[in-house]
Amino acid sequence: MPAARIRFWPLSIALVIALAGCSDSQTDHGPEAAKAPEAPEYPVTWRFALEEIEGSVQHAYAEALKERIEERSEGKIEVDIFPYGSLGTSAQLTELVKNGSVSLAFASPGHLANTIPEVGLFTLHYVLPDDAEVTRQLLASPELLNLFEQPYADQNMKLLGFVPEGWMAWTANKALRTPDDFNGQRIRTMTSDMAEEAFRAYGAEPSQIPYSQVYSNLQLRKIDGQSNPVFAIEEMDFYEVQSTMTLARPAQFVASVVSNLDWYNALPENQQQWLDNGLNDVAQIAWETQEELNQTRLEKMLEEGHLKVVRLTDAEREAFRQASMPVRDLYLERTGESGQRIFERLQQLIEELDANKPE
Ligand code: 6CS
Repeated sequence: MPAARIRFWPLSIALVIALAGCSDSQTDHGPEAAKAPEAPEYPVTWRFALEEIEGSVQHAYAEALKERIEERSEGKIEVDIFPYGSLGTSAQLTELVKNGSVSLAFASPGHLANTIPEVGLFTLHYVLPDDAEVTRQLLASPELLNLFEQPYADQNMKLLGFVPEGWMAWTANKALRTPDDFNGQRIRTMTSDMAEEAFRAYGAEPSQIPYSQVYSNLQLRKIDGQSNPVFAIEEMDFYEVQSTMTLARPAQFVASVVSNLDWYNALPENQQQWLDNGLNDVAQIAWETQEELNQTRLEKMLEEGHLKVVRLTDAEREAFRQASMPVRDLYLERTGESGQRIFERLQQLIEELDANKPE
């Protein structure tokens, strides 16, 4: 059982209180910090909060970013990484970044979509392309980032990047080959209404549960199944308490990296450069990192032999694609003009990238 599930809450509460009271000159991110003109006293510490435990895709990303920023700043910036289990749930991490208690955080759209409805786009099924190279380029595209910049800014967050974490896989105690197989299945989703809708469309009974509680809910049979990338199913031990993993490639797990908007805007020019350049460097390796982790963890689970793995055919996937269509309408209803503009541009971007992809 991963350590995160054992020591989550007591430590979390203590740290949240401690961080909320912190105010060293460069890590005080409230509106006042935006006005502070003094020269920084180095080293400056940036806190980076993760939604995943050590060894995860987010952890590998954070370690790579830390290394680049500390190197580029010649040690003037120190990045402290807080893996999942040390601060709080995804929703709480978003609050910590919004109130300036941490400088950087991961915020997954599946947890963020009640706060920023537009990001519910990433919870929709069969919208992102099948082609790996097109997806890689799409998620690294500055234009995609620009489309979401304002919705994040409206919540006092600076969107710094999208991080691909691999195809979502479904686990349950049976194979999920058709939408009918979901009928009555109690499926855990991330904590937003849009995340639930994707599974309600298949006839499931979805429920929103924080990441740290998924294992125990599966173990106690309070839920029947869940959805996550392969690496996460291995590292959170979900495969120990589920019989079957269905690979239907419905959606990529896409996380966003954010900072407090006032904090980012108040960064001295050199610090903003170190951050932006570090993010650029890491964006280049993010795709390979998730590919490798998802592959090795799949092999590990297969070797252990606990889990049956079912790969859907194109025809089986098509039935799910058809069943998922009404959820797109719900997304458009809930996001209005802003969501429509993003959705349409996303589809154009996919077409353009697909047309230009190398043979
Ligand atoms: O399912 C979740 O809640 C989580 N899954 C992953 C792979 N990362 C973070 C997120 O909170």
